[in-house]
Amino acid sequence: MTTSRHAIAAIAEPAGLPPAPVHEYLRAGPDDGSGDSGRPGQETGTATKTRTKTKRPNLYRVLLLNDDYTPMEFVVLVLQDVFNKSREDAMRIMLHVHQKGVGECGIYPYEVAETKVTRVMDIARKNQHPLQCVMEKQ
Ligand code: TYC
Repeated sequence: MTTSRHAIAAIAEPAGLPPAPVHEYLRAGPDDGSGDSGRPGQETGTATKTRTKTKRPNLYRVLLLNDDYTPMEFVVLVLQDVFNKSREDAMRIMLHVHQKGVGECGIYPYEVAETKVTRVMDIARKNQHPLQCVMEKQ
């Protein structure tokens, strides 16, 4: 004897609901008699599906801007102190900013980037230099 799909749907569906797409039944596996139809939102038990979704942190580039007044040596010291750069890397970044107008000091999660920008702006202000530091979403 053969059974049509419509006959199965008429038995299995909760009253008033249209038949579920076939793939929802396939995902649910065989009927275990629990009364759970396997359809999302129609369970009688507790849903315990665990999703392992790894989110990468939102990263921000911290940039130094050039100006005509901040001494080169001051910028190098800031790069060493705030961004933990070697003397050589600090010199390279400072010269890049001096020549191109803007340069990257590092890429960090939001709160780390924010703290570094604040530190640079505080040191610059205390020393009366117009040095500007900004962050932008990567
Ligand atoms: N242009 C500055 C000078 O000639 C040096 C400088 C470099 C300033 C980098 C800011 O982010 C900066 N003294």
